Amino acid sequence: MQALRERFQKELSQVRSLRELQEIRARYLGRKGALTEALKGLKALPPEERRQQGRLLNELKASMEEALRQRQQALKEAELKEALTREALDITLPGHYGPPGRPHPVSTVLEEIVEVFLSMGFSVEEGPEVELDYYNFEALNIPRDHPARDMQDTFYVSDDVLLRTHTSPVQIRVMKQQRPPLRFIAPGKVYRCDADVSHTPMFHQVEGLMVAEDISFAHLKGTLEAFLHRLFGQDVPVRFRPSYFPFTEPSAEVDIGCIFCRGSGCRVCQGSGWIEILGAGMVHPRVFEMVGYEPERYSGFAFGMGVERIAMLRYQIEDIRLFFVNDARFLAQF
Ligand code: 2NL
Repeated sequence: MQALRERFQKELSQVRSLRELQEIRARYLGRKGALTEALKGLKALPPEERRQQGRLLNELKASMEEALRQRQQALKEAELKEALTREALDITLPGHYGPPGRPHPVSTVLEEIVEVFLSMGFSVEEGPEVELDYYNFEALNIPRDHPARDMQDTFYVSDDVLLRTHTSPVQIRVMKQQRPPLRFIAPGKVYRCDADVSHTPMFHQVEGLMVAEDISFAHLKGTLEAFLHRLFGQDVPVRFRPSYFPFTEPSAEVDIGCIFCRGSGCRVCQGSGWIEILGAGMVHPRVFEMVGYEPERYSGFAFGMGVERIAMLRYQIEDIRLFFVNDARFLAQF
């Protein structure tokens, strides 16, 4: 027993880690441990001796457990202290400050447009950028031989799947899901195979739609005039010119008086005094038929605009590609 005690104390004094401590615990007090075996051996002794040896062995066991407990606590404290030293952070060091981020001018203009329409009671709808040819063209009364459907202008994924070239398919989807009256805008990314100072393969559009009984061209004019006055100022002149889109009849293009020369003619408005901002029109009866609305009962107006184009005018940016370079010096100006 004395030898056992001394061997235990010697080994315990050499322990360096909690793992080694567990090993010692197992060697003496585990199921096959030295002390456990000794306790089992008591059975072989006569009763008187068994009682005496048993008491001493149990005292030894208790003292081992206490010694292990103390050592364990000391090791834990040492390990914690070591970890605190090793992982110490100097929280008084000054931080690293990068240049702050800014809203992208396209985001700012898009948010302003959305805000104006929300205030006029329009809601916001979204849809997929990878679309079916059917929703992007067919349902919008764009004929098979229309130049917009050319491989040269549209990114086709397969025969009948493409990257949407406008957000109109969102309106088709919503009309197929809901009955009139409805009014909402569809903002988002659109894709066209085109690249120069005023075209990028991806750009942003906001289209809008209002459908109910007895919606007239006067509603279209009033709504878009109010929108343009909110966006460019109450005193900016607005004019409607006849135009053509396959999905509206009649169709119009909407200009504002040039915000740079105030109408006298300059480089931006190419001497005309006017800048084109919107395309619009009364929804073509064929489009209503495609979504299951009765064209005799319902009428509506629709419109569309390019967000980058408006941001270029607003911030006098000459090259649309500057929006997508992500040059911090460019973005820091807005
Ligand atoms: C433009 C012209 C326009 C529409 C978009 C539309 C959508 C449906 C039905 C009818 Cl579902 N029309 N959208 C109508 C007229 C013009 O956009 O210049 N966009 C940049």
